[in-house]
Amino acid sequence: MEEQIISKAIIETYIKELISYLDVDVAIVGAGPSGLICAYYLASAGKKVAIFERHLKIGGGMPGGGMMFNRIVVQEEAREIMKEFGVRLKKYSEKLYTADAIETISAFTFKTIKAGAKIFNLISVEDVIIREKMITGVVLNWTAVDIAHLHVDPLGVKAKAVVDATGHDSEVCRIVERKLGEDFKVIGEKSMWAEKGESALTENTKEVYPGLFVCGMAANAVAGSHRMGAIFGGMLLSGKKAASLILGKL
Ligand code: 48F
Repeated sequence: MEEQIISKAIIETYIKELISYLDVDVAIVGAGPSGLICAYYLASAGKKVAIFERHLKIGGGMPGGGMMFNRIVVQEEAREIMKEFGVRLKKYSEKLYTADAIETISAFTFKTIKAGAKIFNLISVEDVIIREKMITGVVLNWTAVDIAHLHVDPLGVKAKAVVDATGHDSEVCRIVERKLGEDFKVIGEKSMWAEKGESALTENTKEVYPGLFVCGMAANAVAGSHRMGAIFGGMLLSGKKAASLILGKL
């Protein structure tokens, strides 16, 4: 076995796949729990979905659980989604369950890929494409370029819908705010209040600008709602709702 054949196999297949994902139905930014769930339901419905994730690891804030205690809490309302992914739950109180954070994110990742979504890790979204007051794609660069502060021009991907699933910083919406000025506003998340944050999340999950949807913590950040810590029911329901809104539009 020759080393250059191994190299060729890696580079050739990766590039081929990247090229085939330069024009997608949905580009999801962020492979945290809400982005993965959104991708799962879209891909299961036959849509071409790419997730672009800045980090090496998949899962955003989920594998770390609460303050590195790698357990998560989910509510009764999200039990069906956990069941669909085959994640084991332990009943903790009347309406709350706990789950192993690693088991949960592994199941989400595996089933989302199996459903047909493609995850590109180590790639950051640094800009969006806007045409005629509509978001029509995302602008990518290697995360390593960003970390090293290198001056390297990015590449663009066309998408019928873009999802900001970047968590607390709502990065895609922040970019849009910078580009559009007065026409688009991100309020920023409020302090921790689990109950209020969770209940606001479903409503905050929506199309915030033509072609741009928000889910997960990004949705609460844009709307100025509370953060909630390591309770994840809202994140899952939010990802599912974003998928159904997009399916209704495409
Ligand atoms: O932060 P994250 O897990 O977002 P989420 O799906 O879930 C939030 C919970 O983890 C937790 C919580 C529970 O109540 O509040 O915090 O809303 O995942 C966001 C992912 O987006 C990636 C980031 O690395 C993380 O994996 N990300 C952020 N900005 C970019 C990005 C970017 N510009 N380009 C690519 N990926």
